[in-house]
Amino acid sequence: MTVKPVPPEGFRLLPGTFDRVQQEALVTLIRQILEDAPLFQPVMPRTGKAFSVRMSNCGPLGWVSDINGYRYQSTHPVTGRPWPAMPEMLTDLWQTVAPDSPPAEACLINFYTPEAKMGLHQDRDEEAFDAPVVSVSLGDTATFRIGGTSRKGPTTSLRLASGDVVVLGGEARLAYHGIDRILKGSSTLLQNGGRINLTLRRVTKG
Ligand code: MD3
Ligand code: FE
Repeated sequence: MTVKPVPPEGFRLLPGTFDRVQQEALVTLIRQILEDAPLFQPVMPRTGKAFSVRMSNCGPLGWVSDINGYRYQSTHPVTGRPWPAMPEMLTDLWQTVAPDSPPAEACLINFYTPEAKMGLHQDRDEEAFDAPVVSVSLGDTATFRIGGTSRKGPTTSLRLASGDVVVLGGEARLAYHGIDRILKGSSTLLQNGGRINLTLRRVTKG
């Protein structure tokens, strides 16, 4: 007998963590951050192929990808300025869902147009994997896929809606995952549609 695949141990979906008013406040804060640290177009290391997702960051460190590789750095790759501070709403969220971890150092801001997607990958550019990754979804619903710690093997799909938080700890921290599709027009939060995902991470060893 077979069972339908289940998410790995350590995967926690917290639906509706942020209500509509809080989501609007978060969008306002993100727009302010993007005025100082505009979205940039990352490219794949080696091939230089552009991501369909545009990105920025806040917090002491930010994740970037260019022809030379993936890495964390303290400055914006285009402006050269330090990343803006992480808003208190996000440091509070981290405190609540990861109370035993040292503070988050990076908040990656991913912006998806309705056509954008993110291929199956692992997040392993951090120095330690003890702390969870914490994700906040805003705007259009996404179809999210998560498997195990090996690239092959079964995956589970689920929808991430605006206001949902996902905590990836334990075995899930190194699980393969990606975004298959954005459900265009599924949310009225963002004036021009699309989706914003925020991922909070500890990068250095606590
Ligand atoms: C599972 N972001 O930024 S968020 C990423 O919606 C990334 O933008 C996706 O994958 C997005 O790296 C997915 C949910 C998520 C984030 C980090 C994870 C799932 C994860 C790390 C490990 C396992
Ligand atoms: Fe990821």
